[in-house]
Amino acid sequence: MANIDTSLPPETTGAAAQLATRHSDEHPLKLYGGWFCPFVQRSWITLFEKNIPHQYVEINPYKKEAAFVAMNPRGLVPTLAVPVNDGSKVRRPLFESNIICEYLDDAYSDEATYGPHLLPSDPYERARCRLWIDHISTRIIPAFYKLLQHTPEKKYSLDQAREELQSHIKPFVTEMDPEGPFFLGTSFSLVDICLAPWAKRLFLIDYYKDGGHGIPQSGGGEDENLWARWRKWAIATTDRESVTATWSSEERYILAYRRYAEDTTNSLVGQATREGGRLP
Ligand SMILES: N[C@@H](CCC(=O)N[C@@H](CS)C(=O)NCC(=O)O)C(=O)O
Repeated sequence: MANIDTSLPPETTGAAAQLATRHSDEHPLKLYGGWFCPFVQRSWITLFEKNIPHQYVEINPYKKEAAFVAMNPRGLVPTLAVPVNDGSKVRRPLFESNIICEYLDDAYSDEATYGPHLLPSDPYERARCRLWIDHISTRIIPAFYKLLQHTPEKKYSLDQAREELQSHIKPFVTEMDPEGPFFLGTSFSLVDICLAPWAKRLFLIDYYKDGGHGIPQSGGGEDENLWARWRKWAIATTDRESVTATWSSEERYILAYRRYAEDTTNSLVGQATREGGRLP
């Protein structure tokens, strides 16, 4: 099978292009990213929220260039190059988007300079946030891809895939602060950041799949209150400046995600979804 993923347009567009340009100068802290990648967007949102000086380096992870794989043997973006701060040019790599976000929150912790922490300080609340970050990563996101990659040949129906996605979103919404708008209430946190890129990409399911994602746009029957709370969260999160500033032009996503919608992608996420395995 031809590896079509290497032919993605190589540059950011729209608001993300402006942000990338503002962060194109050489800087010891480097985020290696791909404009299309939701995992990258998590790290990028975190850098934006905390106004952390950095350099953004756009790469195509599907090309598996030697210098990139030497930094991250998994060959995935986001990859962060972290300076050692001993005056040398030595840098240490970090990868895994959720771990990068937590690292940035820990390493840039001076609230006067970097703004409020993105995880609570109370140990139980911190653990509860991590629990729901795990739920997003291991339940909601795999269900998103399963629905997006649905084709008529699949053993499951489109309705079953929609139902599965909604069944994982519901317990997450139940855990939200009742007033909101964010998971923890008025403060934006890593929990919101963890899901924001996929909330922003839900329109792709409406674009590509008959009947769309099926999450009620108004009302919601017996779950009316729950879906109203979801909508409040989704609007506040997808309209957040850090989320819109890291977003390229919508038509580029439509182009980039066609390979998922037709289930022809060779990406590791796409293969794992097709084979029913754990996401990379
Ligand atoms: N678990 C990783 C997943 C990252 C990931 O899958 N990134 C994709 C782009 S969206 C990638 O680099 N794919 C390269 C490939 O599939 O070969 C994370 O959270 O950072």
